[in-house]
Amino acid sequence: MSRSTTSIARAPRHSQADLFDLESGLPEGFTYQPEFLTPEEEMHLLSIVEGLPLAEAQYKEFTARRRTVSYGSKYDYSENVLNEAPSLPPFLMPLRAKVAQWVGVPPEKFVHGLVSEYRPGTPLGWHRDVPDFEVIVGVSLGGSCRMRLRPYRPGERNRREDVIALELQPRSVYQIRGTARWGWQHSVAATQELRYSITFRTARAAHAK
Ligand SMILES: O=C(O)CCC(=O)C(=O)O
Repeated sequence: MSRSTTSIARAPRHSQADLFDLESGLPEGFTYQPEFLTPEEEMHLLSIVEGLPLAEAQYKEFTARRRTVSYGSKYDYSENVLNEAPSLPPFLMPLRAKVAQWVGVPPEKFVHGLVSEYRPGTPLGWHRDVPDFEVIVGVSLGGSCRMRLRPYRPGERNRREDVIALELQPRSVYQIRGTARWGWQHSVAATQELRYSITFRTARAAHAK
């Protein structure tokens, strides 16, 4: 498959057509763009993120395989609170400006940054991001992964046929907002290769400082 190809593994049922962007087949509010970064930008970012003090993420009593470092704020899953974290470092600023322009949001609104490392075999389970944040933008570096999306229906059984899978290529970007942000969950299937992601988040209005 070409690196610039968007691959959607399973088309959604159309009983929920109002939830979807009919052109892309993705949930309304989810957009994806391959080749968002140049290979030079990717290499530069990789040379920095590989040296960051990444640590296994902690979700209550569960220690994830994914290693992360948070900037601006860090969510404590044991206490369910958003704590302060070191400010976004200078190396993230050009990327923040680029993603902000892509989504049409002022750069300073992206108050949170998360760098994640997925060694081969690292999954990220089904979740919606914590409600303290609103717009989510993610950039992929170094390797691809399969992101999956499914409708968020608390209390209902999840149906396999409702899952949409999307191959995220290195140097690509995705955005999650609106229906995709609040009406869907996402996850990452266990990675086949080393991948890094940089995720930026805006504060949700009710939680804005
Ligand atoms: O690595 C990614 O792009 C997914 C990140 C994500 O879903 C999260 O940090 O909650």
